[in-house]
Order: sequence, then structure tokens, then C-alpha cells
Amino acid sequence: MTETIKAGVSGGGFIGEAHIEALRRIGVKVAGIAEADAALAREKADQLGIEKSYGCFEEMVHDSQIDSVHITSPNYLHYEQAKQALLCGKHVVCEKPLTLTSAQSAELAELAAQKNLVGAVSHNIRFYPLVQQARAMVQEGQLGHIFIIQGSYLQDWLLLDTDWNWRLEPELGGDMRAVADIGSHWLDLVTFICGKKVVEVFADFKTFLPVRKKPAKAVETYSGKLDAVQEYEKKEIKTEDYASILLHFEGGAKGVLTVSQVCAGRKNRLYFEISGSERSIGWDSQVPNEMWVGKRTGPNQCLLKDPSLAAEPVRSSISFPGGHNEGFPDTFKQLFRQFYAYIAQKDFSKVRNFPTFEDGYQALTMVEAVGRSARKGTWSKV
Ligand code: NAI
Ligand code: SOE
Repeated sequence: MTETIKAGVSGGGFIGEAHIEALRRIGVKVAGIAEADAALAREKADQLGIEKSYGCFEEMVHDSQIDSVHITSPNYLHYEQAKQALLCGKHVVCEKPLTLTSAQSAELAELAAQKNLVGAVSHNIRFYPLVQQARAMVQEGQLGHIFIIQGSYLQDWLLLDTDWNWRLEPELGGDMRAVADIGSHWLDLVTFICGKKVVEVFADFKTFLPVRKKPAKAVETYSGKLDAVQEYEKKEIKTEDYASILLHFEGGAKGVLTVSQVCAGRKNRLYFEISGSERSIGWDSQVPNEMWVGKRTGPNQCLLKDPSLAAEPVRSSISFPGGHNEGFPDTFKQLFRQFYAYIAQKDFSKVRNFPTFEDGYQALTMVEAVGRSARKGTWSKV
């Protein structure tokens, strides 16, 4: 990748830094950063070695030097920021959830198409090598006819009533939390791997900690686990800590997903198991370089990430030989490689090998159906 493409980043928090690092790894210049205010933008720019900082997001998207914008700010800002970036002629990579509502995502997808600009949503988990391999195995028919798609996404960073983050405030994070924040990744992932849409859902929610202690001073994502809260106010929590969701997929497959941000010891563990008429596969994001392959008529296998053992189309998204592990930061690198290669080839009618705004919209339709079902206590169509 050349350094001729220049990216601007909105939000230099936990994942903003991961975007910046990944962009640099593929040779895209990070030319500027916008933050909540000018002082913070300057501070982050100095910390991260970025030349320009902006007084506000608007200033960044009006900078003619910027070709693409990465939106890594809190959820409630995604829609407005993505829209402004598109209106100013910038390609956009936006963090998930793409917007707070599916209608907003549909609007962004349409706007990007109208403007002949490219939009991606950061469902980065698709880019673990063995996730790509899982998809290839399904496509090759190795699993046979798919019966069951099940799994979980479990975390523990919001287990204590002193754990706090903007995601707990519906105005900033959205009306749903665990489902929109991490359930959306799982739903995107299994539909990507299996090539099957979810058609209806039945969900049950629980908020185990209905009151939490909000610190007087804002805390960056995950840093609340390290620093004891000194001063706080008590806040009622309306979003779910936990959800169990029954799933019906097109073509007749059935499944179940458990999502939780309050499971002690599960730091950030996405697990899926897909069972077909021929074999099963299972994958755990905390052990991402191994895949379990289950067989009825022979010994089960453990497939290690290794380009020489991967399906041919998967090899180009694996950067290192077997035994040289790839992890979370590499998924962003691979996603951005696909995104920037697509922009560079200029024909935007071609198939996109990265999660698009349309995929962001699909994820939100699933999340919304889950919310409707939990409220009504009935099956809900997607
Ligand atoms: P964070 O709280 O660590 O960082 C957010 C940053 O945005 C902060 O630096 C904050 O000052 C800045 N910000 C606030 N207002 C802003 C404004 N008006 N303009 C520009 N920046 C502003 O949050 P985190 O965890 O980095 O999450 C950000 C987004 O990324 C969320 O949408 C989240 O869902 C997503 N995310 C995705 C991950 C993935 O694996 N794909 C991982 C973590 C977060
Ligand atoms: C917090 O739950 C979080 O950072 C999510 O926002 C990310 O999307 C996920 O990848 C890791 O956990």
C-alpha cells in the first residue's frame, strides 16, 4: 500500500489506537485526528505521533488532504459523523454498531452508493484466519447440510457495580448494550461464515446489576478494571447485562446464542460451534489459532492456523506461517488491507471482501429484532 492515501481518525480511545496501528502496518498514512475537543486531539496526536489535530470532527472532514475517515468514537456519534464524512467526499470505516438504528444504517448505505464512496463497518472478527477458513469449509460443503449454529460471547469487564463505561448510558451507547456491543459481532460472524440470514429470534434479557456507581471522572474502555473508583454517583441501569437468544436461520438451521458482560473469568470470549450433517467445527476467539473439527466416523481434529493447510482463497489473508500466531490487532490490519485495496482499484461495482455498510445494516436489523422479542416475550421476525 502506498502512503498516498491519507486517513483521519475520529476518537483516539481503546480501538482508535488499534486502527491507527493497523493503518500504519499497511502503509496508510494517519494524517490527522479529531477528538472530543481540541486539547484532547492535540494530546492524542502528540502521544501517537500524528501530525495534525483538529478542533472538531467537522474540521477534519473538511480537510482536503484527508481521503478516508475512521470513526472510532462512541456509538451515538457514528451516524452523524459517517454522514458528514460521506457528504464531504470521504470513504468511511466505521466502528460497530454502525449506527443506533437500522434506518440510520440504511440511509448511510444509500448515501455512500449515491456519492460513489466506500463504506466499511468494523466487524473485524471476520478476519481471524481460521474464521475465514471456517467460511471456506462451509462453502466447500465440508460440513454438509447445516443443522445447528450455537455459541456465546462472554466478557467480565462489567461484572462489578463499580465498573463503568459510556456503553452503560443509552444516550451514548444505545438502548441495548450487551447485544448491540458484542452480540452484534457474533450474529455478523455466523451469518458471514454460514451465508445464512437469521429470520427470527426469541430473546430473554437480564440486568443483574440494576444500579451501578458512575465515577465522577470519565473512564476509558476497560481502564475501570485497573483503577479503583474514588468518587461516584449511583445510576439506574436500563440496558441488559445478559441475553439468551434462540435463532432460526434461513434454510432451516436452528441455533442459540448467549451474550454476557458479567461472566467472571471470561475476558472477551466469542465462541461458535456449527454442526452439519457431515461434521462440526468450533472456534474460540481467545484461542484463535486453533479450530476444532468434530467427526462422527473418525477421530476429531485440531486444525492449527497455517497458510499451507488453509483453503486457497484464505491464504492471502494470513500474514505469517503456522505456529506464528495472529491475533486481535491483525484482524484490523486484514480488514483495512481489503478496504484500501478496494479503494485503490477504483471500480466500486466489484464484490467487496470486507464488511460493508449493508452488513452493518443487517447486523442492526438482527439486534432490533432481538430487542423487540425481549420486550414482547414472543418470537420476532428480523
Ligand atoms: P473509548 O471510550 O475507549 O474511546 C472513544 C474515544 O472517542 C475517546 O477517546 C473519546 O474521547 C473520543 N470521542 C468522544 N467524543 C468524540 C467526538 N465528538 N469526536 C471524536 N472523538 C470523540 O471507546 P472504544 O472502546 O474505543 O469504542 C469506540 C467505538 O469502537 C465504539 O463504537 C465501540 O463499539 C467500538 N469498538 C469496537 C471494537 C472492535 O473490536 N471492533 C473494540 C472496541 C470498541
Ligand atoms: C467491549 O465490550 C468491546 O470492546 C466491544 O465494544 C468490541 O466490539 C469487542 O470486540 C470487544 O469488547
